[in-house]
Amino acid sequence: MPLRDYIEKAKEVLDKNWTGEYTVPSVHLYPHQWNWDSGFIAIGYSRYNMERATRELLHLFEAQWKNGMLPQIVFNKNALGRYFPEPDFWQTDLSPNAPKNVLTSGITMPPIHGYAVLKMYENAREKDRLIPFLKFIYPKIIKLHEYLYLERNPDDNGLIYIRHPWESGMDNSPMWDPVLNRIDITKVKIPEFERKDNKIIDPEQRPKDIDYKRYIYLVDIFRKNRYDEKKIFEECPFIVIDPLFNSILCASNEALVQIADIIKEDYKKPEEWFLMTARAVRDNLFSSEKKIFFAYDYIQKELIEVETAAGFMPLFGGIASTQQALKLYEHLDSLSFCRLGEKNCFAIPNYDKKKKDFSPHNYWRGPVWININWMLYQGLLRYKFKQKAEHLEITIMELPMRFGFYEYFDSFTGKGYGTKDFSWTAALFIDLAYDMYEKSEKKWETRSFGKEIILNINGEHLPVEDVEEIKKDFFCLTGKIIEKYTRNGTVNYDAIRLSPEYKLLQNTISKFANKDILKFDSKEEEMAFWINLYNMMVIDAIIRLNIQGSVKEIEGFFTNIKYRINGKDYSLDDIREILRKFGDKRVPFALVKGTNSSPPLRLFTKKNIKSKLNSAARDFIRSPEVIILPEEKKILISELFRWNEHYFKDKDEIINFIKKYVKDDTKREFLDKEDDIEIRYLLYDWTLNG
Ligand code: 2M8
Repeated sequence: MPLRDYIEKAKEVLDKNWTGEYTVPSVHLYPHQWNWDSGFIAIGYSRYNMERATRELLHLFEAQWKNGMLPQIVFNKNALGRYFPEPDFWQTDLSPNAPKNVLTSGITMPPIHGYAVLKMYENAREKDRLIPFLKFIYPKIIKLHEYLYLERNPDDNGLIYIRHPWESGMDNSPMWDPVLNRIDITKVKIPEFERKDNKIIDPEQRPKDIDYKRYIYLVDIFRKNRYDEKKIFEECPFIVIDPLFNSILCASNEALVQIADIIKEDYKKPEEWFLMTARAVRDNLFSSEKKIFFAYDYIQKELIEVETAAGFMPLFGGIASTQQALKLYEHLDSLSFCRLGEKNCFAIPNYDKKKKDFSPHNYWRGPVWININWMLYQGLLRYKFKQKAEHLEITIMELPMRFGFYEYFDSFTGKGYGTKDFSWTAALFIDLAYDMYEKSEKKWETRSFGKEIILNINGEHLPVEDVEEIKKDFFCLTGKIIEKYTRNGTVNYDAIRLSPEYKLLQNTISKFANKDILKFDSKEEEMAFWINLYNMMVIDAIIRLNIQGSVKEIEGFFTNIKYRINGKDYSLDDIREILRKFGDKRVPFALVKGTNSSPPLRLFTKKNIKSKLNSAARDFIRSPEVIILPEEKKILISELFRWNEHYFKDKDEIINFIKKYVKDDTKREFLDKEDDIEIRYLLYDWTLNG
């Protein structure tokens, strides 16, 4: 399995950053434990080392404040002096709520923990063994949320505010500029301080000094007020409702409901919280005109109309209504962020690319971040934008494979920036790579019928008046089924089963059983017919044989299940043979096998066949089934190429074919010029695309 080498590299990053108790984000730049980083890291660990995953979160929650706040940083007493600001600056001992024997900062971060714990449970092989951990951590997460709903919910409507840009996790996001700019650093007193970060990382890639002055000014307000939330609320000039923070909170509330169900706790609280926050975000932060959610400046009482990736996060939180989701999608899939098939664009940059102050390399002001894209990936899957989700999936995997496990990546070239060997990049890579790996390794219990099954012979003796009419019906019904019951590569088999179109299609295909009935008026029509028939036969078989998990459940799915056409019986493999005679390399990418690795269904007609074959091949080449790694001189491709050796006899044929559909300049140049490309095969995911 070619991904294995990269999984090992990612694990090495986490090993290097593991302190024995928790994982630092990176040894040099961030030598302590960070709040939301640990959530993402635990998700990665839960794929292969559950003990570390649980210890990661347990260590973090040991630092929980008495009022429930979970601090942004838990300091390592033995690593002090390398980061700024550290405990001497925060002086959290001024607060009666700070824990006694643990050193922490005095702010919090996006509450990803409920969500992370549920993911851990889902990934656990021995689920029962995780129950004691769930029981232990659940009340602590509830306490954290309680703190947010009690102390940070000024209008009691579920919109939770943050009081420092560091609490958003997107420190120097352009979204915070209008609020921070109101702090006139010439007029306020800012304590003396010395930054450490810009001595380790190129200052061009980090926040500016003026930003830090404002960050520090805010911390000074907190400590002067002894971390008393009410007093801070009165004095702090940065009180902001962040769509990212609130979306993550919703995702965690939703997860807590499920965890409560698993450990038999009452789930009313998280359920109410979820509904309240989701509604408030939906009703107050969305701009229908700008097609994005904005942050809200609580002091000015206005939306902060700055478009960043945070504005798409209600997809992750399950907050967006269907209408809102469609608008978000339009915006996300535009040149402002990253359009499918757009040249040289890597996933979703953190800021609208069209803005004058967009920067492809400065921290949260433009680059691509893996955690943000990972959450967007989950959100797109949730709202069934499968193709776009897959695009993010490849990028999340490809960026570290090509450029290293960096903190963030150039949105145009993919170059890695910030610190290298960054933990959440490695952890979330592991999460996706395992997902791919496990799905393709999955074994299905098989059923065998021991003989051929002919799906359409009940109509063999039906009188057929006008063959042209039946052909027309066939194309028309196929089109309707695709249009109405499939979306973005997923098929709603249950809806098809009950639909009138399916009944009519079965009837129509039955009529083709009659001897010598079908004639084609052109090569195009014949090709289109067989491709559609293949795809409809897969659907028909899945429905009739009541396949739940994968076509692999049926022994001989491709050889023993048949349609009688013109008096002869054809299996799926036989239809592939018929199609071979057309010698068109794009055909394998038009045939859908009812699997997750299959391309989306399309209707082929004699008129559209050329363009549809093209888009089928193009979409496949640009899906996670083909991963091109120029820096590694490697391509990882679907086994589909191997199964179609008659079309792709050697490496050159494969490379020349792929090259036609690649947009990215670097990749095309690599395929063009490099003589020594290594090809490795990705296993096929046979899970049903239902
Ligand atoms: C960055 O933030 C810290 C302050 O929290 C910093 O710049 O020193 C952010 O990217 C944040 O989201 C992240 O959690 C942290 C550690 O990776 O670094």
